[in-house]
Amino acid sequence: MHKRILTIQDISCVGQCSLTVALPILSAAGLETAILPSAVLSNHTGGFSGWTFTDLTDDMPKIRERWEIEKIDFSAVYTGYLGSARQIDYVKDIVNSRLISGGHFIADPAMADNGKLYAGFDAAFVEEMKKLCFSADIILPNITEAALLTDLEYKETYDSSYTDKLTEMLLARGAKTIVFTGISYKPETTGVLVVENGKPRYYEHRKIAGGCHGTGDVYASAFVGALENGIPAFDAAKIAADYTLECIEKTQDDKSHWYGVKFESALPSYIKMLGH
Ligand code: PXL
Repeated sequence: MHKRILTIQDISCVGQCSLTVALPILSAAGLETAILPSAVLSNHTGGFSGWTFTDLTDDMPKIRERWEIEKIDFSAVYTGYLGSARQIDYVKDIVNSRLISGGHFIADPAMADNGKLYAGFDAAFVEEMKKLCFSADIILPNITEAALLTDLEYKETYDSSYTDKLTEMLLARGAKTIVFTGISYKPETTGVLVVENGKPRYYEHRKIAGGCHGTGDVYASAFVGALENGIPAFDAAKIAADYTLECIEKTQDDKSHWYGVKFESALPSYIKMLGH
């Protein structure tokens, strides 16, 4: 079946994150991909000395109205970095109006990492993001985002009792399927924890020291691409992890490439993992 996906996130003109990775990865997965930019930035906010920021919030309801008139709908909606707290109600309207019945709404909270909110976000944004995430079919939080969504304390080191507590609270607040990213119980490994129908399954893999910018967006895009190819959530989460790891490996020796990962050169193996 031909699928048309909508992804809503920012255009960071330079920096290999958000739409500049989601669009090529979803296209490589064989999916028609429509975009709704939440904002336009000269570059992302993680490590550069500054950036321009053009908020596109006011375009959103106008674009939705056009799509309603044209009867354009989507097999799945995948949201990432959003431009304002006010935007979140507009995004919910788009999901309610344009997502086909039975289609997936996948939300990546994309607002924090390493215990800190990204520049420009505040507690009011977190409150709105809770509403979006708890209305989604699938969410992809990292530990920091899960802590913010549950109002639990952020922990840098933890064991499974902490991820059990995060899971319990996310489910109690309305989360359905949860794909926790960057879950590391031991210094030398990390992995993804997928909670489906209330049951956790963990995929553990090697950890590459240092961490790279933009890997959350690469991961979420690769996950959505696999899922919308009909691959079950846990297997899609594994494929996305293996692909992201390969992207990091292809980048780690190039210190001048600190702002993102060289995801392009690993696309052929991603396509193979999808069985294409
Ligand atoms: O990768 C997440 C992301 C997306 N978009 C912008 C960002 C970041 C993380 O810093 O700054 C603009």
